[in-house]
Amino acid sequence: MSHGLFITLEGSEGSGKSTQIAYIKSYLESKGRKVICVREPGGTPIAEDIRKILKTPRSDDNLCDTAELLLMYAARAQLVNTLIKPNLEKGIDVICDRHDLSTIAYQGGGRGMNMDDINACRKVVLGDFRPNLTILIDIDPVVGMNRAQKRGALDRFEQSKMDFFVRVRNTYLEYAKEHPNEVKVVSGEQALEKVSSDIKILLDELHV
Ligand code: Z5A
Repeated sequence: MSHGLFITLEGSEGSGKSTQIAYIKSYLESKGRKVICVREPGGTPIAEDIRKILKTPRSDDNLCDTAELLLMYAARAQLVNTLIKPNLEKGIDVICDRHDLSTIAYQGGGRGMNMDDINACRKVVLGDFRPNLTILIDIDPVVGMNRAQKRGALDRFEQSKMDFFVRVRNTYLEYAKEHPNEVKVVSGEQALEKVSSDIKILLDELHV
């Protein structure tokens, strides 16, 4: 049996990842493939508990950057080892809303953490495990935040200042430029249908 495909969606807040994941799932299923969708941080009961710690603003304590980084990787280890890899081995495609590139962009770019430290965590948790395709939906963070704010109360990340999100975006784009085979960039400021049709071209290149 052949392995499933591991496809990850990346981008700033409100870039349209969740919306496009629904499109990707239905497109792959129309080709007769079995597909599951997960998210990071989260995706398993333990990883979802970690997600709550990461996302919930609190007044009694302040999550330090190192704890944030290690919790991201703890959640990722749980998700990759207990859910993603076993499903890929069964031939099921896994689409993940955010993965390791989010850590490079948010903790590396946004928080300014040392990339050698991030790479050390990456090596412990992922080894050589990488997605078959990473789609970066690029959007001006002002546009993305306007979309996200329509949802109501802001989480711990959404409460960051705009310069944080500008650094995140720039880090995403720099990484994509340096790794053109690994990361494909699609503009998220186009109409929904045009974003989907750009993504369809990338999926077809995988010969699904
Ligand atoms: N994080 C981290 O720091 N380090 C890590 O390693 C990982 C994560 C893995 C998770 O938040 C947070 O964790 C995230 C980074 C951090 N925080 N931030 N900021 P999350 O999972 O709650 O949030 P998100 O990943 O940013 O998702 P989101 O806000 O739900 O955005 P989205 O999924 O990309 O967008 P959407 O829900 O598909 O669309 C948002 C709205 O825009 C919706 O109303 C759509 O109908 C609309 N939309 C979508 N596309 C379009 C187009 N093309 N035109 C017009 N309107 C559109």
